[in-house]
Amino acid sequence: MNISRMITMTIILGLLGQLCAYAEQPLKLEAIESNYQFPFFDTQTPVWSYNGQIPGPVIHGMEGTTLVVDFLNKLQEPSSIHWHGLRIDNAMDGVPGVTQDPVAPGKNFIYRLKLEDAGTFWYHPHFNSSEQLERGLKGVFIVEETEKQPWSQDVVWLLDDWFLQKDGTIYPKFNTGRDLMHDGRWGNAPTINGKFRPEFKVSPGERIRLRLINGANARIFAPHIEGLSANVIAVDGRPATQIFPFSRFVLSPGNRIDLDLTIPQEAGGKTYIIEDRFSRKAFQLASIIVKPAEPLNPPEFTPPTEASFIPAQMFEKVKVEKTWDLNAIRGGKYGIGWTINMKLWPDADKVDYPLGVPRKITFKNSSSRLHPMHIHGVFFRVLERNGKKAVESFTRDTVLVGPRESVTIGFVPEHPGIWLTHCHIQSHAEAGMMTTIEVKD
Ligand SMILES: [Cu+2]
Repeated sequence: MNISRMITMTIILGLLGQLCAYAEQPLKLEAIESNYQFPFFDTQTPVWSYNGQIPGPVIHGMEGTTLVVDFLNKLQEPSSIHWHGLRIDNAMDGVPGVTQDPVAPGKNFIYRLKLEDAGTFWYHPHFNSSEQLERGLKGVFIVEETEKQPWSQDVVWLLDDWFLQKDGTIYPKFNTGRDLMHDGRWGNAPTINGKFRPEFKVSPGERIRLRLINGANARIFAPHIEGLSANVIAVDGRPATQIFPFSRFVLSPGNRIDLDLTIPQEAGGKTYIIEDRFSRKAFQLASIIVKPAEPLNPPEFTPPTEASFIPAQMFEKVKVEKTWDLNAIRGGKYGIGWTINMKLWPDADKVDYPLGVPRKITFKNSSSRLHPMHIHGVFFRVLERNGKKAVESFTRDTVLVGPRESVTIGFVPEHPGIWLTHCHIQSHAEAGMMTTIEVKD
């Protein structure tokens, strides 16, 4: 083999290593300063990205296998990667100060991810998260089912929200008083997969799995597809207990839904608008453009459901073990602190639970702000809202607790370790709204 062929082979093998889902060599992820071209400016915007991509590469893994990720931190500050929603070894959860040391600039960390659950997940840093996520560090993580279904297309939409200045740079102040007094940092440029109002082309009759992920720093979305009906088949990475029609579904930071969407056979030439309806003023997120083509026959199959996964009946005799009151105080490192039972992280009201015993926790929001509460390493079921039965037909890893609302959840601690529990509005978390659930064997 001559030198140039060898170089070509090396490059091809390198690319395969990055892209191939099931490669044995580690997948390489680098956090690095790079540039990104938004359509609004003549100049490129300095961002922080994984592998130079906005958003980071979509990682594909196979259910039941172990995926190794070699994370190299090329930023000028420490970082880490958290694998949102994945039930993995606690040591791989990516939380500096809890499950690992921060990964220093120039250093790497090998994550070994045993992929227990198939579904839609995502990854992002868990260090200086308010800034690191906002500057672009995030990506989608898909764990493929061993039993494939004949979707016409499997589509990933990572919803994001940037706060950009007129000169094309990212607004450089984080955890500001304004962010902390409100629902965190809401931007002025919503994107899907880094694109502003992307046009998505389909053929009439296609049956599409549309995975929606809210990767924003703080913005909450309620996506609406005008004129098309769809079913929700999975929430937060797990198949639903029962498939249900997609109407208003609030996607707070961290949440995912998988939609089953069939483009009508007679829709050739039509355009459907997807808009956000969470905010008082609706705005366009994307459009679906149906090609004026011969209609296909939609594939027929029934997506899987999970009726027996942590059913509500499991918690009928369980008393609420812990109530976590969510509120703000004066103080903390930003002047306003967000507390759980009046405590600021790391001086938190932590709990420890034995393995395998069903538990109930109530999040009681005493504030007038929004708190999407996320528990690492476990799925839970919403059982009650404001003391009234409100069992959801799916499980979650993140639940939005509205102003003055209380939400009671049930879960079974199944993986030993110290699991972070926090508000997914990044500046609320940074300002103290974090605690842990320690699961002891
Ligand atoms: Cu919050």
